[in-house]
Amino acid sequence: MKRAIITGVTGQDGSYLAELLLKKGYEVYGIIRRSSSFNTSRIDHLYQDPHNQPKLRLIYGDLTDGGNLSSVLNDTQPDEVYNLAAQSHVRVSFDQPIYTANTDALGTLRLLEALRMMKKPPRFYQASSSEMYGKVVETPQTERTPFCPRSPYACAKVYSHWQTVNYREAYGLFACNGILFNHESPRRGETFVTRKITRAATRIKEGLQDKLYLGNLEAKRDWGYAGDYVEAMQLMLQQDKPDDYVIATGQTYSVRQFLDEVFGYLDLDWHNYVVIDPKYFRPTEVDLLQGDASKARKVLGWKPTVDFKQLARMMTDADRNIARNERLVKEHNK
Ligand code: NAP
Ligand code: G4F
Repeated sequence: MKRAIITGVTGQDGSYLAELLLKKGYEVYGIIRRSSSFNTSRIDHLYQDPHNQPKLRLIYGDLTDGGNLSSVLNDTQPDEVYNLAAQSHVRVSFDQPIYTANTDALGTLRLLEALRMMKKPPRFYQASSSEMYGKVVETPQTERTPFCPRSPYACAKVYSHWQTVNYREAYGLFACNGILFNHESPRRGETFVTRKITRAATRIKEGLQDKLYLGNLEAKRDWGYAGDYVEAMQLMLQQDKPDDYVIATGQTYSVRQFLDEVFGYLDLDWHNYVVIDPKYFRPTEVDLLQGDASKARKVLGWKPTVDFKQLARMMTDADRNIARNERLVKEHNK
């Protein structure tokens, strides 16, 4: 039985990856941060087994604490480590650049150093990002497209990307970068634009709110489904040789088109509800991302199974259920 550690297990991708690895028969450990409130809602179904059998095991840890990472690795001796933990919000990274660099850049280095010291270092996956392409120099973007980061978040991810390559080349670690383009799901954090839209549109439909405040509607993203993307992460670590891969759908759509899709599905006209709030503009924006995942298709045999329309509808359906329940509770309490 393989043993894996996932950092960022309480996040969107961590929860899907934990599910996938457990399904494949892995023993899975998740690193979780101490929080003053519950932060495990995405993984509660994975460790609260009805027969009290621990399935996913949780260990306290933080990417800002190198000693802790070392002891977790030495105690568990995993075969594979997936580094998904990050301050992952691009807009927030402009407000908290140093914290973002500490977690997203130095955090990866702490982990790589801890791995390097091990007698038998596990295979390592680094969550790189299409955000690194920033002010893109070509479209579509491939593994060979130069990076031009446009945010503190992207700069930190570029640092981690190159450290991962360097530890592979200098110390022979089996270390891979997955350059993942935006991927979404019903478990997406509520402040990322897709989820913000599906949540607000469904609450508007249920009469729970009347406005949606957004920033730049013209930005274009290559949006895929998180459940598909975690499969690519696991596949990368099963290859004979470590390498870096772009994971994307190859299609790009604007925020405006996402609004059309979601509000249209609910028979609403978004123009009646959306208000532009400059608070959501970024000091520097990434205008267009569109990935070319040919290498992953060829080498990993990976391909996306959910397209833009299906993704928008899947997220809208899930949020409609939540909004409907919220309305019923409100009516009941009147
Ligand atoms: P997410 O939902 O924001 O999850 C981030 C996870 O990291 C959470 O579990 C969070 O814990 C944890 N975390 C944050 N700071 C930490 C620290 N200092 N120490 C330990 N854990 C920490 O992000 P996601 O969408 O699942 O993305 C997963 C990874 O892929 C991230 O590295 C992200 O930057 C990268 N990525 C995402 C996308 C995308 O479109 N989703 C695309 C490319 C790359 P809490 O739950 O306690 O906050
Ligand atoms: O949903 P977003 O916040 O995602 P962004 O900035 O592309 O970053 C996500 O994808 C990256 C991969 O490329 C990941 F590495 C990163 O961790 C994260 O998961 O914003 C998408 C676009 C942006 O252009 C933003 O300016 O939507 C625009 N936008 C317009 N109004 C908004 C809003 N974004 C947010 N979050 N909130 C708004 O109100």
